[in-house]
Amino acid sequence: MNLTAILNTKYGKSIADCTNEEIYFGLLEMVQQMAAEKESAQGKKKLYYISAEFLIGKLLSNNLINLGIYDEVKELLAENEKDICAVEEIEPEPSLGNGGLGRLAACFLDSIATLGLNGDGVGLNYHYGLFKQKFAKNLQTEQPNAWIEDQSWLTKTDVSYSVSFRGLTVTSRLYDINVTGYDNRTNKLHLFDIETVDESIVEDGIDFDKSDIEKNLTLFLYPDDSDEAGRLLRIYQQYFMVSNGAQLILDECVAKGCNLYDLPDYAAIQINDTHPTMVIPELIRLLCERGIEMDDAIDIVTRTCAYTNHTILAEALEKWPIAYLKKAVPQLVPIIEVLDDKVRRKYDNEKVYIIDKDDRVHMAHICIHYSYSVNGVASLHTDILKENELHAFYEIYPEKFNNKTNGITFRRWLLHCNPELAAFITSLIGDDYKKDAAELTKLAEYAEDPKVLEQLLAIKQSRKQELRAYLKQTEGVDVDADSIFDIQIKRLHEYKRQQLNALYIIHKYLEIKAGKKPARPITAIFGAKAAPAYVIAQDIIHLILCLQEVINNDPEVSPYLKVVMVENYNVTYAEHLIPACDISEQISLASKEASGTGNMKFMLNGAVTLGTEDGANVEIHELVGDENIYIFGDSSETVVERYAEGSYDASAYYKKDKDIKAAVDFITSEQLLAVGSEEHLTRLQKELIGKDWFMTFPDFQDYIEKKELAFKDYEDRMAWAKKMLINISQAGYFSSDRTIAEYNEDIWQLS
Ligand code: 26Q
Repeated sequence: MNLTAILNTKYGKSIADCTNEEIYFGLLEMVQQMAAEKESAQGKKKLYYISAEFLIGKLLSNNLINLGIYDEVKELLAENEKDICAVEEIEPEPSLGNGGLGRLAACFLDSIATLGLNGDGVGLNYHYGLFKQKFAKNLQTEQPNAWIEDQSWLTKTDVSYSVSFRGLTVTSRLYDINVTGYDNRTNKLHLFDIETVDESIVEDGIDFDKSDIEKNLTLFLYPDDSDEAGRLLRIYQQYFMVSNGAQLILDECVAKGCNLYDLPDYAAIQINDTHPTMVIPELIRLLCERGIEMDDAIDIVTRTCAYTNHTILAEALEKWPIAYLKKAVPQLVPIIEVLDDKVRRKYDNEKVYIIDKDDRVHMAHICIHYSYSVNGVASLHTDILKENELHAFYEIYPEKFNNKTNGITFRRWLLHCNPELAAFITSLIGDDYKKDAAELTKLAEYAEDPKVLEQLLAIKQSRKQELRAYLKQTEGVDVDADSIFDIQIKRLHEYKRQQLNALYIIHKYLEIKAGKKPARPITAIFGAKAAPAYVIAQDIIHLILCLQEVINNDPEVSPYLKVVMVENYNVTYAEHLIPACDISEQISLASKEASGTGNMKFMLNGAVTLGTEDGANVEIHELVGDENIYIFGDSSETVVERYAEGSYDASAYYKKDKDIKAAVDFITSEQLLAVGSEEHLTRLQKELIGKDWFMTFPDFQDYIEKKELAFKDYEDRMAWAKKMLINISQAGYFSSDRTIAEYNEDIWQLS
């Protein structure tokens, strides 16, 4: 380790004389050098994980851990009276992702490198990424997140390609980020960019001229697509990503001796949700350009690509009007038409066509017909795909469908974010669990050991104290570390039902007002960003922020109940929140959450889940047993039936159930209107009474009941600690190392 030398050359100073910022840049340089010296994974066949999102989080600490020098650096800094945490704070967090799908891609890169597999990520280098969230007048506002500094984790390469759109050809530039595996190889995250991007076109908030493609192409992740220019920009971005990716893949394979006909022996391309779908027609186009017959090209590409589905929500499945594709990427249109034509000749079922009767291109359908593997991300999710949403495809291609239950990297979500807990686990069962997560089951032996249980509670308490200080510093809110920390952090979406949690909070507030005080204070914590054009999601944020203001300022209630919606929830924030959590809210409407991965992170850190039988909650339930999880709500079968019948009537529940009525009425109460906007609050209330599309009311009473039960059980501290321990001991299954080993065995088959 040569930090001293680097700082001396860079700044002519010793460690002790450097600022935290200088130390950060010194460490960055040192890590870059060490990562570059590591052998990169090799082999004939390589995996390319293509994704619109890579939610990698800050990289310094994770790299130090994976390079095995975290403790050494920490000590060296401490000897010079520097605090590694303060240095970590300096690093800006890249926001190259939005939520689960992007964070999953980042966990996968860590595991691929850790398992020594030959695999790289391919995506885009968004200069401002997803927006930075700010609250003003209890509403979300959006700002650009400028994360790229002069010296950053990006390495400019000499790789560059031409990418043509209708009437416009741009030149790309590839930037790489090293992905260090835990005690293993280094892989790459390849991020494409263009050099003509002009950050100065961003005006007020995150507004910019959406039609100036050369200047805006890689500015933002998910630009507002509520108008046509925005939707076209999304297509430009997607095509830019996949055309570069396809050219890179072909170049790398050919350099290794591939004759293009044997492409599947050199490359596996994992398509992360539908956003990179155009890689299929683009590769076909490029192969044809290199002299391969169309039918052969289609066959080669089908044997190279594999598709992961992350959602069953119809509105999230991308369908692009063919007219848009003609406007942006006309060269793909004849290929997509051939792909559609082949399907139509073979199958007499509109549901599996690629181009529908309204001339919209179903991206998922391209992926399913023209890839060799289709996977869901949790057992229930894959079953629903097979039996419902994608049933027609399952009947055609039963052999393509497989499940790969998601996972998380324990390096970030335990070793880095909760070193105290990791050290305690090591003291009990040794270090092997860091590379073999199944080892965690050994912890179950301590389920009756009062010393171990007490220590577990003490660690949780210290993490809660730490979060309390952090919330005070970042949000200016003072919470009680002896209260129950009940946390819901995830993208804001109606199906995830933050509104159900908000209704509970109103219910509790009304109870306290009526004199019914909880045995122990409750702190309800939220973190969520809402897509700028998603009106109801914005309204839900508004409701929660208004509740925060009313409740926290009510001296009668705030000693018993506090609400905190943290600003700009991101990976770094999650690393503070998750270790401190008591109750993990996983309350999506059954059948709607493909998997969830936050649920796994909480479990690993000793929180107990309050959740529906949805996504990976089902598998968590099976692993920990009824005693160690709080399950509520209607089953996915009931929900699916209710949708099919069209029988749900929200207003009937509202009229019949006085708790529901009281909570919903409160949304437009004098108290809330005094701090909030009538427009937003009324709209949300109307939406709930008139529609409640994600069926919060039928689950409301059961949610209250199970939440109260959890609060009651929490008071038996030893019994609760046992639940925590069992949860941790069963979390090994959710290591992304396990998930990636399965992908490799069943799908990629890298040697
Ligand atoms: C689609 C069309 C138009 C505009 C935007 C989109 C769009 C953007 C992002 C659709 C979906 C996403 C992101 C989805 C996502 O994060 N899904 C989550 O993936 C996780 C990893 O598999 C799962 O654990 C979560 O259950 C799932 O919600």
